[in-house]
Amino acid sequence: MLGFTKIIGDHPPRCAGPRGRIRVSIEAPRLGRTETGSVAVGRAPERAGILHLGLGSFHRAHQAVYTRAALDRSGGDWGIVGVASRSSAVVDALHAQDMLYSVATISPAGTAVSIPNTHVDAFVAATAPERVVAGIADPSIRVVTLTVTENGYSYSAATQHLDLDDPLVHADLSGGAPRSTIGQLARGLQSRAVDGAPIAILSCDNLAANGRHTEKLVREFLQALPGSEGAETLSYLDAAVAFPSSMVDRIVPATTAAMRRSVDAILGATDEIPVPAEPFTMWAIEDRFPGGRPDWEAGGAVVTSEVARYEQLKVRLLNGTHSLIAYLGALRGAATIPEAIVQDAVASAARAVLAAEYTPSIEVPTGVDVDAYQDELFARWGNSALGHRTSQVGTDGSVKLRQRIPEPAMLAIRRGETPHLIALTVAAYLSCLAPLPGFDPGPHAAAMTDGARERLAAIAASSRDGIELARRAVSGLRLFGEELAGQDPFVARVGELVDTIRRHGVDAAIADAVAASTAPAGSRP
Ligand code: CS2
Repeated sequence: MLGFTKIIGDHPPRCAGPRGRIRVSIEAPRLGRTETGSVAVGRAPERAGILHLGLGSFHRAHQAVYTRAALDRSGGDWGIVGVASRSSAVVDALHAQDMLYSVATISPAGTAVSIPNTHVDAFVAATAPERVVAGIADPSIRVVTLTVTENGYSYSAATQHLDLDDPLVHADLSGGAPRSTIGQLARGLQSRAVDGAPIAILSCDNLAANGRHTEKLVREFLQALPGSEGAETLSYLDAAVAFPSSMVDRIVPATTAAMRRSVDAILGATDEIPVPAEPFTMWAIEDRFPGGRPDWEAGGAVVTSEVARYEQLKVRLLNGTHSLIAYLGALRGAATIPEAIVQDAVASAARAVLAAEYTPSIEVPTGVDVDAYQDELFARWGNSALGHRTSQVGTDGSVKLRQRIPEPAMLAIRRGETPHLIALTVAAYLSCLAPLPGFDPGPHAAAMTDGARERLAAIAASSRDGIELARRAVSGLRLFGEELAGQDPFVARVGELVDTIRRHGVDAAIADAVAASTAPAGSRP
């Protein structure tokens, strides 16, 4: 089912409309087991069955909510141990709030608050790395879930293999408590192999074929260990470890102070770590869980053999277009995605990339109406109450775009077409992150962080024009992989659009790319 918007759980969430008059006293008590404000909370699971790496907002508004639905309908020892990678903020707040936090489901019609109550413990990996290894080895843990972002997998964008030059990976391979996610998984599985209990490692990040990709990287880590140190664990992987793929979807913006205040007002209690999220939520999962799994279907999860199709649908149509909206929007001065998508120029680019480049590149999952899916995307991007920032979506473009654009771009190129709107995505990205001397992309672009920013800025500072910048970034740095690096006409088109943005403004570049993409077949380059 696509696009359900129910609030998960048997327990009715508390709601307030946009002009709700609920007031919170300044001395509202802190959220906790005895103080759940106005929201009914489901029973806490007694034991943990899931270890989750990456205790950010997305996990708390997605897998945790589905797990609550599973517990409500089918029970089971499926409590979650949440592991934050470095920051202790969420962990400390969870402990101070008896593992409770709220999810605020936000739409222009109002805000509904629910409390999942699925975590049984939480800790920080950086300060207790040995607990991560012990947790993965613990036979009562039967599923490890991951939301560590595209950035957290320590692989080379150019080769897609484990980055053995990454200092964390390098250190993890030489022993000691592991600090990279792949090192933690490999060392945890190495320790678990002694008992041999079956387990699933479930990536919930926006990576193509995220299960296969994670398995490949873990295996490469084990193969890179000295001598035959990894051999036994590799056999254990063959026998008892599954890496199912999954597609996750829910727009979860960063929490703001205003959001916190409005959640407190609805709750009647103070929650330090509420998570705002859109009403839409979706999870497509490949059913390979040798140690069992929660009844996530209770929350609407789609268990399917077509996860690869769902991933393409989401990573290209939603995420790929999202990036385009974010970079164009930022260049036009829009602070948020809803502010950007209501601008005709940005909407025309989004429509064109969907129609000409992303939709033709995918195999639509059985039963999904792709036209309805696209209409729903525009409604989701337009959710003005959510305040999803262009700088948040534009952050980490060097790793995110690597997942979103090369394959659809190459498919178009092989059809003999130029993917003008994907070229515009890259041009807008470069204009935001690596502006040529004299070009100011504005404050929202400046707020985007990216591991490649410094390298790109150095290139931009010494490039004569957009063509040179594109050639050195896309071909030289192989920012979007080997294949696209070798496509000279595509790279030249990116450079041309960078120059158009700089000389004539972003609207001129949008008009140029949209016109080229919608030109009648035959007259198209
Ligand atoms: C966004 C995603 O930040 C981004 O790049 O495209 O975080 C998007 O909001 C989620 O994938 C939605 O499921």
